[in-house]
Amino acid sequence: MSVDMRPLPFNLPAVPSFERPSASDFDRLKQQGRPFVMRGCLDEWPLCQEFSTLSSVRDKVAYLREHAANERISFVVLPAEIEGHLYFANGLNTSGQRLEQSGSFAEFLEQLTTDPAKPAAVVYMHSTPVDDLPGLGAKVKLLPYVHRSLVEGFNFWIGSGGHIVDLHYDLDHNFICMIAGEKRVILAPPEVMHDVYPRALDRAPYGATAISAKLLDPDFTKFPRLRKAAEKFSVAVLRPREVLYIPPYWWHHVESFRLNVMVNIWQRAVARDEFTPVAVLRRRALRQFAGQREEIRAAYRVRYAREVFRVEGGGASGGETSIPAGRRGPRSLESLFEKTREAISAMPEFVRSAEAIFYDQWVFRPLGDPIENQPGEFQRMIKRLRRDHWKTEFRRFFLRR
Ligand SMILES: O=C(O)CCC(=O)C(=O)O
Repeated sequence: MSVDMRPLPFNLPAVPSFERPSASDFDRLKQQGRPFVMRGCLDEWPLCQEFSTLSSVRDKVAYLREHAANERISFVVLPAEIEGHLYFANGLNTSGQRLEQSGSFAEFLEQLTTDPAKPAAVVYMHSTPVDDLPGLGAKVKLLPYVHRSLVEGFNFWIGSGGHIVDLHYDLDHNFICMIAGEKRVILAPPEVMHDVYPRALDRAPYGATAISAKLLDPDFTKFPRLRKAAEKFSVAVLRPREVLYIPPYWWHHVESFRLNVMVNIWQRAVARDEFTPVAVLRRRALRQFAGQREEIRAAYRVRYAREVFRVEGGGASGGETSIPAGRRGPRSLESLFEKTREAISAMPEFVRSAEAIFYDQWVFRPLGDPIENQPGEFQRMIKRLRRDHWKTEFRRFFLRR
């Protein structure tokens, strides 16, 4: 049965798809650093085989109930006014309402069962570890492309359909494995950052960097550069037994249709202990550069582009620096520069280039206010980040004593 998907406001090319690539084919495809769909690689998953024999929602829900019931999980119930968008940070929606509930898996399934007498609720159990639902978890496997020691998350995502996860990116390799229902995923490369109008970094769902524009119904007056960004978008429509591979730092916007059962695997792109200094220094750069004059930021941007990120063209034009040779700049910025150079030098090329994009948007800001559609929000975000930093330092100091 085909599903009605509303037409997209952009004309987008489809991401390429491949039939059951071998592990070495997968590694070769992955090297290209672009998303792609794989078919046929879930055929041996018992969950896919058993689900494919069930045609009605009722049978599928009954199957889920047979394999899990009393396990405690959390899930979201989306009120009609947010139109399916999981628009929330830390479990709250934009008006501060708490959307996460906890309950048994059977209670969650109650909400999925269609009752013709009442409109179906939009509910979503998102990113629940496979091990938390062992009866169902026993019916899925890691893909042969995944290195077990690097698995960061192996999760079930089960919902009514009708939910939308807004454009955001993660730092891991991601494998979206469809079991039931459909998803339409809009994908964009890391370099669209400035043109997709990111939200404050601490106001994004679950720590992912996300945007405030609605991609399916874009307000081009408020967000005119979305048209430019869309020139780089592509789309994947996923059906049961298909897997979408999303590279780290790639933006994705995910719509789900009909009773949706998906398993995702996040595989670390970089060992955590190597990446932690990059994340810590990036937060420090945000705090320290926020109060610096534009010329200082511009001068450091040139040096970071050449010596830290080693990006082609050196980021800023020219390359002149207003920091006199010999005395390079404020000592705290110099020490940050040296530490960042060391931490980034250990990173693969895709991390260096994506971090260069991040620093341009948030640290050096050559294109202006990073959250231009919410005047004053960038400075408020910096204040929140500073406050959180000092809280953490304070706690660390007292716990150590
Ligand atoms: O499938 C979904 O609803 C969202 C998945 C997602 O955003 C992710 O895996 O990062």
